[in-house]
Amino acid sequence: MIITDARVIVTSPGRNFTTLKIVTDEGLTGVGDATLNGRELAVAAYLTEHVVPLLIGRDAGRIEDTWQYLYKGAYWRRGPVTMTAISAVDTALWDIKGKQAGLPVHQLLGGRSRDGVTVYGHANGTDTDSLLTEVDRLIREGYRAVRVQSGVPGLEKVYGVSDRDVYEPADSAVPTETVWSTEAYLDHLPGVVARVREEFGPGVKLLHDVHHRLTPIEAARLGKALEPYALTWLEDPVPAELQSGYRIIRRHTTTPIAVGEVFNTIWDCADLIREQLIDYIRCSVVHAGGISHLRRIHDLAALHHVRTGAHGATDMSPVCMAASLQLGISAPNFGLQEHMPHTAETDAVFPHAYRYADGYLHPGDEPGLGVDIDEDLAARYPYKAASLPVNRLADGTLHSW
Ligand code: GCO
Ligand code: MG
Repeated sequence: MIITDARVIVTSPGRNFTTLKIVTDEGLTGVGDATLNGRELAVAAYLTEHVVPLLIGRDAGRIEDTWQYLYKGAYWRRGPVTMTAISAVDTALWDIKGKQAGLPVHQLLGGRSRDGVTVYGHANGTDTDSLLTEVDRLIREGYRAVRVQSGVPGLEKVYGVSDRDVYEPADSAVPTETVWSTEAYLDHLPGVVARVREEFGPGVKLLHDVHHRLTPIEAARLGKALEPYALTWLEDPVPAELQSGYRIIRRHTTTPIAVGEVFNTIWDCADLIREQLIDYIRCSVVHAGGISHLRRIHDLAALHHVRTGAHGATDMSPVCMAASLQLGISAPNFGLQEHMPHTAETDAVFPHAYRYADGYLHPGDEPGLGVDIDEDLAARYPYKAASLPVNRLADGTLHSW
């Protein structure tokens, strides 16, 4: 089966998404998510200028060879733009492979390892009472795992917290600027998590995302303070470029650690996994090399007691979610899948077979990934520049957001 066309579709049904659609001479098509939040057009250009011309005329069945060709063939390795483009191609080719076989992709990955993919929902509140209301709502909706994010007294806006129904941080073309205080955050958060645990008891898995804002010793202090409340994970405690920081955290606390949403390849996490410095690896299909490469990361993790914790924020399209669920239902070391429901507009542009029920997502049994893009509908939502915010300290120093 030969690739005859590959289209890059940028659409904004509530937020921006970049999608690759590959077409073959036998009429089968496949889709891959190519969304890199705030940098959507960079990936679109990489695909259009450098990847699509290489795809035309290739054998659609050669998924692994195409991955190696795009990765090694570029000479310039890794990086979020390149790897998001490669991920999109890989994902679309798995979709085609599944359709050709008449099987959902998870059947090609070894079949189901479980009945459903356990998801965690997002509860956030500008204050603790509104957070408790949100946790309660999610538990009533069936969620067994809940990520808790809270406002911090004295700070106007913090990551993960919004008073609107849909949380959307990429809110302006020029990044919004917010003020951050590590001291205020470290002082406030343990009390918030304590209240949530007191209110809802030991049955619910609780998670928290630090979003790369601490130093290792600050993260160690937070991890220790949170130990009595038995978090399932503390996410992205420090920026992960300097990975020896994780050794410092590990030395001080038994709070489990999750990391990986900004990683692009196995090389970004190989040491963290091999040294058992983390408990959950949170790479996504769209940013970590597609199904082929993420499966390698998961397999390495499985050898080292590390479970998966798939990144699934709304800035990854339903195409990414569908692919993630194919992996999640089949990986032996699956841990949790993040679930932030998309808006109705987004769901309409990307019709999909997966569905939520009682704390689980189910990938469905359609051949391929079980997701598509409605190109006519997509064309009605033109791209709108939107960037993620930045943080500054009170004195104006730029800090990780
Ligand atoms: C998460 C993430 C997201 C990121 C977003 C950036 O855990 O879901 O931290 O909220 O901020 O994906 O584009
Ligand atoms: Mg995160």
